[in-house]
Amino acid sequence: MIRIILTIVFVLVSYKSYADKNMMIGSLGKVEEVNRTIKVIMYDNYYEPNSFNIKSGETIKFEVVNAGELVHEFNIANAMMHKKHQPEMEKMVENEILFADSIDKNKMKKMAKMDKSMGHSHSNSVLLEPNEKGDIVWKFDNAMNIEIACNVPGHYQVGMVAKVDIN
Ligand SMILES: [Cu+2]
Repeated sequence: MIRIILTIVFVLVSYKSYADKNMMIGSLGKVEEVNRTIKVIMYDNYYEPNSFNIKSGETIKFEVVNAGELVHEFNIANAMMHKKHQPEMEKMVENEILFADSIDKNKMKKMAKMDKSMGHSHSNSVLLEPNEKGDIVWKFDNAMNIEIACNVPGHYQVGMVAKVDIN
């Protein structure tokens, strides 16, 4: 039984890294390789700055602060991935993990044991309550068509999307 579970876990983990590679969004960066730090402030419902110029291969540390009154996400991905992630966020709302202005982190941990997507643990994203801070170190290698966006229900739709130019 344990062997089967380990195999499933292994398949899921390798599938995830495989998927990331093919998504061409770059990869988790190393702190010691950071080329630049960019401070980002999240408001209701937009980012400051709302566009980024990044050199291909650059490792960026994003220091993200939520200065809004709502929960916001800073998620480095592409349009297709955001679209796939949005139902997961809706499910977090339905399960009363995600509220407009707070996150029930205890419930999030509990539910993540049954459904991993409810844990919102993605290396390419931070989900922050008002006044919270979070960092992401991201290496923009092999990255194209990147959008930084917030997938809290309704926010992407009202334009909480930042442009990323990579050259
Ligand atoms: Cu948002």
